[in-house]
Amino acid sequence: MHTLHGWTALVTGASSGIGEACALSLSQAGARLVLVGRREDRLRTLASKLAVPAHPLVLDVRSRPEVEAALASLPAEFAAVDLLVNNAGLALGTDAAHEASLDDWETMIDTNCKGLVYLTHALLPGMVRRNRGHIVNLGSVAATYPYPGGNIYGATKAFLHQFSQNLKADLVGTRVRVTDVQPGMVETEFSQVRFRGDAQRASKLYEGMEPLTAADIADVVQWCVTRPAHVNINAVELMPADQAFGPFAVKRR
Ligand code: NDP
Ligand code: 8X3
Repeated sequence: MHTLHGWTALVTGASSGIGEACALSLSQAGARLVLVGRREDRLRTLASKLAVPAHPLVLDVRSRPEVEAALASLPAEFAAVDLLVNNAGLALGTDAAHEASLDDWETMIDTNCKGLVYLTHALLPGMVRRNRGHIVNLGSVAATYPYPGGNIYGATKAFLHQFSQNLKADLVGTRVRVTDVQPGMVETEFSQVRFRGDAQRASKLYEGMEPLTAADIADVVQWCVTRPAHVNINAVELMPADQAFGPFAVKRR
């Protein structure tokens, strides 16, 4: 196991849910933190709670110029990012493909795929140059198991998975590692965002079952990044004990 003392971690989507939990646990392992998101107040509150140096960085991951400018503005103490947690992401709606909004599809692609690409492209060369780094991408079981209404969301997470594997292929022989963490149901603000603020519909999804928590996922991320430097965890898939796979759908007439 290696510690994160002396490491700088940048977590996207640190203003809520899994990202916030990751920031907390990585700070407890000794990493200094760059906290990325759009809601500055939340990032500042989190930064003030951490017992390590923490730098809130307000940006929209969908905007390439914003990502580039914000990263270029990082104070020297935070500029050499060793650990990138590409966590910012969202699902919008569960409409069938033929009824879904193209704007929603574009938002998911821009956030979950292009945002991840912008951050990775900006930070990976430094990791390779320093021969030290780890990229953890927040994938999903939706990348592997199709479900009705999962259309573009699942496709963005499949993109994330293949991108992670291909990064690994390019990074072979370096001390830069890549991991795709693929959770099932985690109770965060995810479903409130998906159902556009309908808190009742969101909480109904978790009714009568025990979902994963953001802390459960942070625990997995922490485990992946603290393995000895020669060990690369390629992917981890996890679900609540109360969740499993559906049967094939068959339409009978
Ligand atoms: P939350 O909605 O609680 O958190 C999402 C985070 O992403 C927020 O901090 C939000 O910050 C940030 N974010 C969203 N859009 C942008 C943007 N354009 N620019 C910058 N930041 C953005 O959801 P989770 O914590 O559950 O989700 C985190 C990741 O985990 C996502 O990638 C999601 O797909 C994945 N995941 C979630 C599962 C679940 O069941 N909850 C299961 C499997 C994977 P802000 O709004 O302040 O910008
Ligand atoms: C989120 C999990 O099952 O809602 O990635 O798609 S699911």
